Amino acid sequence: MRVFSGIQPSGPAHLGNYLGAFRQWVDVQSPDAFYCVVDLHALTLEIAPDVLRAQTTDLLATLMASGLDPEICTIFIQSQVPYHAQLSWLLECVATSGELSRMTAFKEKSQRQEGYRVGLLTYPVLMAADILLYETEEVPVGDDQRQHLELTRDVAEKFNHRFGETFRLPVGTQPKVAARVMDLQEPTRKMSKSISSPLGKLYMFDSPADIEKKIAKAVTDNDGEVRFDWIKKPGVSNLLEIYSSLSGETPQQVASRYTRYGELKSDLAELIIKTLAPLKQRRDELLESPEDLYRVAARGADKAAAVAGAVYRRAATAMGLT
Ligand code: ATP
Ligand code: LTN
Repeated sequence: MRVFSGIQPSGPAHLGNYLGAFRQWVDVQSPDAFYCVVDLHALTLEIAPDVLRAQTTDLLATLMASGLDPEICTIFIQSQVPYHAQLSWLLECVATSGELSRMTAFKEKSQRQEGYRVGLLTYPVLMAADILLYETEEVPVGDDQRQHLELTRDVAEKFNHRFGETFRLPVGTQPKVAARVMDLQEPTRKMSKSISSPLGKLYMFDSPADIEKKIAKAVTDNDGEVRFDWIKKPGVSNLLEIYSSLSGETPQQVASRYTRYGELKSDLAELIIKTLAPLKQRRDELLESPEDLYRVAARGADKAAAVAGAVYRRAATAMGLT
């Protein structure tokens, strides 16, 4: 099964990235799986060049510390494989501005930037290129990416219809629990690297004291009942869902053990700290020799380019390029 997924180096990874994405990635890793740090996508945000580079390195280490093994799957950096940007241009000449301006992520992010830059609008086309270049069958992602996956399929279908069968149509897969970890301060919106407030997002490598503080301060409600109900109790339900994804129980089973928010919160903080501590240690070790990480990425880029190059040429030829 050909698998592709990506993460933006827009900041250190948070719990939503780990539970919604990385754990699935590890579960389905194989020689047919490609995982990419999508640095070209992160250019749509305002990030200083040295910060972008440092975050890219950090994410390589985070992915490997989370369990991705470069001996089993391919891990690489998007900008080191030029076909992503090249195919993106071809697809920009297929997708319409109507399709792109309907994207929820675009609407949210463009409101935050006055005079937003064009890359924010065309972002999903680059994502479509990422996926289609690898003849991807499955894209393990969090729930927030469903709409982008639909667009990828639409663009691929339109291309195939107009220029002949070129791309395979991918499907997105979400984890059964924690596909959408919510912001701890605003539990009706997703936890996000670039949008959530400092207390709203829990980084994978926050200190134990910060994890305790952020969970203790997580917004709940006033009725004092520990019950799983996304409509009436989004804050508590988010905590229960995070707990259940770490312990393997159902959220209802977890809820049945607690009568007080405080106890649920302190047990949850402990569980998060215990789960992430060994990953933090491994990530710190990996960051001690960045040259090794760059070697992994360079080898990954070579393997990726061999696959992506053939698909790019097929698409370019189909469109009439010489
Ligand atoms: P940004 O805020 O910069 O858009 P992000 O936090 O949304 O960043 P991405 O790099 O865009 O994270 O996403 C990497 C992966 O993590 C994607 O598969 C995405 O679906 C998943 N993911 C992101 N946020 C969450 C979340 N809150 N819950 C579950 N999965 C998530
Ligand atoms: N758009 C995604 C990141 C991303 C991606 C991809 C995910 C870029 N290219 C290809 C899966 C496959 C996001 O914002 N989370």
